[in-house]
Amino acid sequence: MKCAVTVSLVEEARGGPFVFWDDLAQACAEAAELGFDGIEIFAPGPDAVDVDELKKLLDEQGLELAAVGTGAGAVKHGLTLTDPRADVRRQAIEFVRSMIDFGGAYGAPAIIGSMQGRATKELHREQALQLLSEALEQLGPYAEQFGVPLILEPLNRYETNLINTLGDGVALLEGLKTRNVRLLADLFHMNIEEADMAEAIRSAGDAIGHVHFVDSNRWAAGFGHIDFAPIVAALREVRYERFLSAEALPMPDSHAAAEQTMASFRNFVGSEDA
Ligand code: LER
Ligand code: MN
Repeated sequence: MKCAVTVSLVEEARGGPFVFWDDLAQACAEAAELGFDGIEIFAPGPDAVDVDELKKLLDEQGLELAAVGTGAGAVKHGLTLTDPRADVRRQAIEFVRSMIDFGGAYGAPAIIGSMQGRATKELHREQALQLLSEALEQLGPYAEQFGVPLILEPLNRYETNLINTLGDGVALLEGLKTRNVRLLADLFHMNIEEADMAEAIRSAGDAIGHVHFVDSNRWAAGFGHIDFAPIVAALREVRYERFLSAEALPMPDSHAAAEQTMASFRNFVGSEDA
């Protein structure tokens, strides 16, 4: 397993759970210095970062791009993949496609979290899930050209009423024709929604394609009360080999959150993986 840290460049997401903010070069330098393998970028759109500049930063610091978030489509542009309006859904799909292009160029998958939207009185859960499935059927195969999966993130009940658990996600994926969508195990959301986090990971198995490594209070791993040992054991059992990515609040500050994440990664995952 590898360790990554999040960087947000989205003004509208201020206050959100991202370790580093605004300055990509500084974030890459600190991440490399602390021993991270990669960074995960939350960007306002596909053009927010100059392709050559990002490549240079990653190469210089020996970092990989772990994943790219698509949530700016929702928080900045008001788009979701389950909007009742067909033209808004089309724009949402276009936005995610452009973020798949952006990440794909670096071999990084795009994440659909808040872009899944939510069911309403007007749009029942079954209908919303149908719309979400239709979007995934288009976007999953689209990501294949880059050799990356598309990542769907279950979120806790206060953020969506569609996909809350890994089990919900597995059920949705089983109904799809595309086999190129995987799930994101965000430990903060799982701590709220799963009865047994380790068991949920074992039962989702190879459907897991990305992990948000964070504690119960959205602070860095080790600053809350999640018991990480059985979770890491379950990830090993299902042979998860990709990133544990710190999607945590910059508390008490960005540097301390990043440092604590690395300390927990070394403690629970150990140096043979690091
Ligand atoms: C938000 O809670 C979150 O976990 C993000 O990864 C999804 O947009
Ligand atoms: Mn997350």
